[in-house]
Amino acid sequence: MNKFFSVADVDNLDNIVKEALELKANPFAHETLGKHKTLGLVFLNPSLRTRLSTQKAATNLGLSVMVMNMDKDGWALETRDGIVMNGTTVEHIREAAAVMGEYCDILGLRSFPSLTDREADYNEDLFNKFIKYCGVPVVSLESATRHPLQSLTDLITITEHKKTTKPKVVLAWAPHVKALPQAVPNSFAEWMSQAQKEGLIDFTIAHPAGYELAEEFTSGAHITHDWNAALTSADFVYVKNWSSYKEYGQVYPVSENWMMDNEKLKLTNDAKVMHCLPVRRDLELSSEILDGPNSLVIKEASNRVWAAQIVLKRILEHLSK
Ligand code: SN0
Repeated sequence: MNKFFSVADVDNLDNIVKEALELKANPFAHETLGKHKTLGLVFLNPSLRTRLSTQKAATNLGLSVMVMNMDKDGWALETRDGIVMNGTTVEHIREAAAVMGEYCDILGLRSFPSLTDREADYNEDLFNKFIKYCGVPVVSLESATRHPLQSLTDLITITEHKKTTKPKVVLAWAPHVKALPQAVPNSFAEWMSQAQKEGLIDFTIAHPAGYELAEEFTSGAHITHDWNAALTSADFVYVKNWSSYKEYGQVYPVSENWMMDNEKLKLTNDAKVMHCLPVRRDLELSSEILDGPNSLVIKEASNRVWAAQIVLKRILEHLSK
């Protein structure tokens, strides 16, 4: 593996999940693989789980880690070409990425979408420039359109907790007060559609009208506006808010209350409830569920380490070829 950006960077989902679970059983089996190599984690937006789990995974592999909070500690970054930098931006991504590439063998990058310019966001303009100018393998720590370390984690977690060979997995839209990216649901849909193709799960997406995701991520998924029908006999419910793709970045009023709670849980096959976190309690998901026996959110967050570790391991193996 020479980069990790989407499900297309993984050839077989079943294999990568199995190998991640082997690392979970034996975290220090490859503790010298990353010796004398450096991972740089570059954040243009906040992070808790991604930062800590990736750092921990890297340490388990013997890597040195440097963290750069560009949004708080870096120079204001210019990403446009052909402009005179006489405004507020101080350093161009051409130099910033190239310099970080000199210090690091692998770089991770987090950059959220603007939610105003759909074309730039969905072309992954910023991410692609970073890849081009840094010159080393790049791991997505969530880009404008995807969050692949989260989706790999989610597949690992579903595999560990499934009670049937082909569980019903439902991605369920939830309310929020802010306009959030489509990256997590896009990525979850992309990975689960592929898992469905490989015969591992049965995948449904439920959202109110107006919240359709971009079709490139949802091919093969059952898509419905009927929340109750989607929840019926579900084994896993993945709760997540996102803003509109069609009316880009907009938040429509929704009359029905789409917050997942114990009443809704009764429709399911005693479903396990997942969320990538951070979660707004009693807005997206009820406290009852979060504090109850059906919640997987902490176990899911814990598995972020093994997703990051298998990805870093594969990239290190590529580098040492
Ligand atoms: C991000 C998102 O993409 O939805 C990160 C998830 C890993 N979430 C938020 O920005 C939540 C912000 C909030 O105010 O609740």
